[in-house]
Amino acid sequence: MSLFADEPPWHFDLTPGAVVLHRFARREALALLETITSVASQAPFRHLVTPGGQTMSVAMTNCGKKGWHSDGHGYRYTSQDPLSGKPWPDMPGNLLLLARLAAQEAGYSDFHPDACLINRYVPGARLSLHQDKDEQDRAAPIVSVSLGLPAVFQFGGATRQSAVQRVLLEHGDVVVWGGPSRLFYHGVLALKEGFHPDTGAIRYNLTFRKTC
Ligand code: MD3
Ligand code: FE
Repeated sequence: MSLFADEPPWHFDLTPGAVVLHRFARREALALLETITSVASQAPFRHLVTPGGQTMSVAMTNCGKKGWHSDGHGYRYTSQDPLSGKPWPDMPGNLLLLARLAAQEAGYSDFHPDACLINRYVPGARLSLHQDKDEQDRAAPIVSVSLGLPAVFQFGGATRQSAVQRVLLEHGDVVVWGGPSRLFYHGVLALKEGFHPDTGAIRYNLTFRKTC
């Protein structure tokens, strides 16, 4: 917990169960980016195809015991990278520690993520409104870390018809989604052109999940 209201992390309640930890990962950001490069050297970023046959504009990879995959057969978590047949790269200690500290800061003192999905956005890339419901443990939160270019994140409610709110997620911002917000619809608007000193024209998002 921070002792002073004018130093990070600043907590911001988005909706019941969802907390923004503004710039929580700011100091670790460069190390996190190096870690992403290392993971991607073992399990390259790829544009997955949805069961409906659409190639996603966001490129993805994973680390941890499980990784998220999508193809013509559907969405699922796998223990191996289907591209290589090898296990997903281990979840590096600095990533796991950050996720656990963020969860703790938001009130989840015992978060044990087994998957980290890494999304890479270039200008124009977007993620349409969806729910994250491929994880069995719905009591565990999802911890999301944004790096590089800012993006407009949108989230609604429990149904696709719910009104959506928008929030700008910037370099180092962490969001913990749990409780009533865990199954809310959410997405990311098309990334705007821009330049970030640490990533160039790229945004990364890490999501830590407990899948089983
Ligand atoms: C709200 N990624 O990978 S993470 C995803 O910025 C995903 O790349 C986004 O949505 C991104 O599935 C946003 C924020 C997030 C993650 C899980 C949620 C928001 C959520 C679960 C419930 C409600
Ligand atoms: Fe999601």
